[in-house]
Amino acid sequence: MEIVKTACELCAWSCGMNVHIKNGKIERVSGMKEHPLNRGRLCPKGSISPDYVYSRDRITHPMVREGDRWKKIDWDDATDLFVENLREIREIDPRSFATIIGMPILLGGSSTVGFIRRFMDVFGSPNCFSPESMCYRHEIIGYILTLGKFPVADPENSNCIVVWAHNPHASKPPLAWMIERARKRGATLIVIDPRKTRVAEMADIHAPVKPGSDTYLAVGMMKVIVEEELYDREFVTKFCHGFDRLEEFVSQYSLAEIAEKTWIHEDTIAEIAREFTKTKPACIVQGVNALDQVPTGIQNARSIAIIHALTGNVDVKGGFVRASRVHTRNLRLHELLPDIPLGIEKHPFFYQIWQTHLGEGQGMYLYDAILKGDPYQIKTLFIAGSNPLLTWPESGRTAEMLKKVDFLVVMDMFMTETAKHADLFLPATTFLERLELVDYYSVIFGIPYMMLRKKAIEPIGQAKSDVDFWLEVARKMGYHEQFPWKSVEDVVNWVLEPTGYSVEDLTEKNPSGVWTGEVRYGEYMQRGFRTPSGRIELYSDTLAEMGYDPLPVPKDPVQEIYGEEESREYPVILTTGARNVYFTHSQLRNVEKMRKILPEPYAEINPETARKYGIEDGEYISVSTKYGSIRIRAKVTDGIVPDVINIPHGWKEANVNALTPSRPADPISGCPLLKSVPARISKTS
Ligand SMILES: Nc1nc2c(c(=O)[nH]1)N[C@H]1C(S)=C(S)[C@@H](COP(=O)(O)OP(=O)(O)OC[C@H]3O[C@@H](n4cnc5c(=O)[nH]c(N)nc54)[C@H](O)[C@@H]3O)O[C@H]1N2
Ligand SMILES: Nc1nc2c(c(=O)[nH]1)N[C@H]1C(S)=C(S)[C@@H](COP(=O)(O)OP(=O)(O)OC[C@H]3O[C@@H](n4cnc5c(=O)[nH]c(N)nc54)[C@H](O)[C@@H]3O)O[C@H]1N2
Ligand code: SF4
Ligand SMILES: [Mo]
Repeated sequence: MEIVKTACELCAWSCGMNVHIKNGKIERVSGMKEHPLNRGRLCPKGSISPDYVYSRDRITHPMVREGDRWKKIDWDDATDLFVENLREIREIDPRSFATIIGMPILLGGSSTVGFIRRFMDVFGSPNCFSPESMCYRHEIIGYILTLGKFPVADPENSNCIVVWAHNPHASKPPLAWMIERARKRGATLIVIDPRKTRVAEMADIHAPVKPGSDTYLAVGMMKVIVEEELYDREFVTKFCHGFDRLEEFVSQYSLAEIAEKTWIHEDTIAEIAREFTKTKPACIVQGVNALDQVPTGIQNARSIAIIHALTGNVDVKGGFVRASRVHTRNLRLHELLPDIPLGIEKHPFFYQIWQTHLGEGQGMYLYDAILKGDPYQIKTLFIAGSNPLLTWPESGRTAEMLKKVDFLVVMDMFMTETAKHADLFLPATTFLERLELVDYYSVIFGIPYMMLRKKAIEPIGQAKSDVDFWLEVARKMGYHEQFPWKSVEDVVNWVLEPTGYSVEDLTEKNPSGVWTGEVRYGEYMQRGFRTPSGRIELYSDTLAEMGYDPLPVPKDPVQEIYGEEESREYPVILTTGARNVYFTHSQLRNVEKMRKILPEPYAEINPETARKYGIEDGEYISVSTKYGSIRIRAKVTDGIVPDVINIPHGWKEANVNALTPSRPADPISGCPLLKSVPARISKTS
């Protein structure tokens, strides 16, 4: 039995995994004990990796559409078809080629994402998109605008942890394990979530907030911290900009008004603020998308950064920390681009904030570009590692977009709902059949570590890794100068060079990975903050100059976007996409072991709401919004606040994105509204 040490890729965290192989076949997988993130554990998804790799549903040969049917072709012909199309549209306007890459490709690390986007740079199209249009990126932007950098919370070393809009037992098991360890040593735990999650059940205080009202709650906390003089005066005086204006701003809100907006009692708001200031070090762990997908997404992230700043919890162990980055070589060649991507004229920070380049467009603008040619026509769309028909908002419009585009190429392992619309299907390898670099542990967890994700087995059938495919496309396009590499290994070695490591080192000598630096505390004392004022920007002059709110002004999402009348017509608040530990977005539904545990999706509603609409537990209900309607089974539970309904995403049987709007909601980032959509419910058969 051979053991290959690799990193899981079945959700966003890349836990260390041992792959047990016999005669070239995976027998089982186990958690890697020496990995600093998961320390020997795997969640249920990681554990079923062999079932996923050897799934009977996998498609392992390229196929081209002929009318209503698929025809198998070989790789050479498939690549030629694509290259011919690219050559043709390049002559007219290279910007008319767009790519959507999904989470699995983002998780391929800089050598995978960077490689595909380098191709785009050389081709001359800025139109790179990903689910970051509605995920995480907004937290990054909000923190950078406030602190000049992107730090992460450090619950492992904290004495007071606030988990805000996050259910780590479902979505980030390694974080749940960290919090459990912190609880054992006596750390205070506060959870802000409209649902009674497992972490909420463990908490000292659970604030079941009204969805979408988090900015109000944050302003309430700031008010208590400022007006009761609980803030760290010395830190604020020396290192923060705009305290006076923040003080004036919070005085405009009363706690009574905030309590009404958030459904959280005034005393609880004050108690959370006092606990957070009293206990040091303290940190807030922000959920990975729930606070983003509202009109105040950037302001939510700014609020969380501001609360850390007011309490002096920045750059301290157990507060907000920053680990040194892995110094790999950047594959991007942005400077070659003739234009900015779609959506960036309206949302410039989505592309770049000061010296930080985020490198992609706001995907919500792809709809108008494809459907209306506004501001110009996108003709060819390449989708890899993503299933937008189920994961992007307003599925009716997404379907129209996929049908309308002239040439749609999808690279995946399975015939997804999205792939069904493709003109060309390309079979991808799973993460256990290819090589890539996992170089983002420091950015996500503050763990300065990197390792290789290794090719544990040979590709199944004719499946190819994404980078292998793009290497061939670059060769056929004649881009020899910018793509001198012969193999994926060459690419990874080039990216790794400044680190002093090579693929061979990280395979032979350090298969479990290597430490790449340290967590730096108190760095600002020497260098200040990398904002225009050199201080933490409680008040943001940059936002003011651009015409945005310079302070985190709270807004009710429903009132803000839909107004009074519609809120009456659709009286229930729909929140979507809360994770469960068995599935990743639309993936793994075809793994029998998972399907047995959770055979179908359900909508969570409170018993009081159920009574109001005459709905019994287990009955089917119809849920409608302005955008569409779905039928789904009701789960009546007091684990959710009244007048709110929670529906998971990624199920073709009841696609919640048929109900969500694709129009940009956050004025700064363009993120759509997925967490507080006005809805109507009724019993159905
Ligand atoms: N198993 C699994 N793990 C995953 C994923 C997956 O699909 N499956 N996806 C990965 C990805 S890409 C991401 S982005 C992350 C997502 O991770 P998160 O964004 O952290 O998602 P959840 O952990 O489900 O937590 C969201 C919580 O927010 C609550 N919530 C909903 N609306 C609101 C609101 O308006 N305010 C507040 N305060 N709370 C609200 C929900 O009740 C839910 O408990 O998970 C990652 N991990
Ligand atoms: N309503 C609502 N919608 C949401 C969310 C929500 O909370 N609510 N969450 C949003 C968030 S945060 C995110 S990140 C997105 C995620 O959106 P997507 O990234 O579109 O999510 P997945 O369904 O995981 O799609 C991944 C696809 O990649 C394929 N795949 C896996 N590995 C590889 C590979 O190596 N190469 C290739 N070519 N393909 C591969 C899988 O088979 C699968 O079809 O969903 C978003 N959608
Ligand atoms: S939490 Fe589970 S699915 Fe995610 S990387 Fe770890 S083992 Fe894999
Ligand atoms: Mo995400």
